[in-house]
Amino acid sequence: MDIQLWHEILEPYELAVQELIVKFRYLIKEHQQHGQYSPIEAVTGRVKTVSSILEKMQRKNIASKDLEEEVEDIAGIRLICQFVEDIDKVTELIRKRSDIEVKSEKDYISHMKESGYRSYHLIVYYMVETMNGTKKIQVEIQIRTMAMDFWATIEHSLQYKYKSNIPQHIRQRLSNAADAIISLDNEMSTVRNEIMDAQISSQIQTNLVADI
Ligand code: 0O2
Repeated sequence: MDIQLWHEILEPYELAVQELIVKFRYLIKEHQQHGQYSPIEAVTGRVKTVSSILEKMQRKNIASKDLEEEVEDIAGIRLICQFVEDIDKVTELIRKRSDIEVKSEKDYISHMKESGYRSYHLIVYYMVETMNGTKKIQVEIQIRTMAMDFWATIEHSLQYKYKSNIPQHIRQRLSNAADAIISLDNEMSTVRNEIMDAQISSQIQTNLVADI
């Protein structure tokens, strides 16, 4: 496939990512404006690089004609939460939306990956409007806590550095760190109500000052 063709394939995915980032960030803003705690803390998104798509197609033996059906994470959205409890709330918010249709879910929180990776994944369908009409796009939404994100980011860069062959002694350290992340998330959950109250109060103060 030449560059122009890749560009045409990936453009609607870029649109889907940009639209969903705006929509999820708007959700955060709405919560704040109503003096409510937002279960989403931060939103990021990306379109998979061509080399990463090609690597996945090769690894999973995916034919070019099946690319858009079988590579489900060409478009990716990441929703970062403060607490583990927020993840269920965010998942519920997504399931209720009329502009998103859930195709499948993977719970790597109850079932941590062997690497120590934890996150909640949803594959969803999302419609975009292009000059050629409506297109149904698959998007992978990853939902995780800030602590899970910290671990995954570090581990991902080590995978990159070691070309997915992380030495055993480092893997062991990462596994220990993954256990520490579970403890940290559990510990933070015990003070969740206190923190939520504090954040709502400070948000109300901010809104009041903005109204003056
Ligand atoms: P990117 O864009 O660099 O994040 P796959 O893992 O791709 O063979 P599958 O079934 O398509 O298989 O996807 P899966 O495992 O549900 O989710 C894949 C994505 O989840 C990965 O994307 C990562 O973002 C994340 N992920 C899954 N396992 C791990 C892990 O052990 N460590 C880290 N850091 N992230 C993980 P990609 O493909 O790596 O691409």
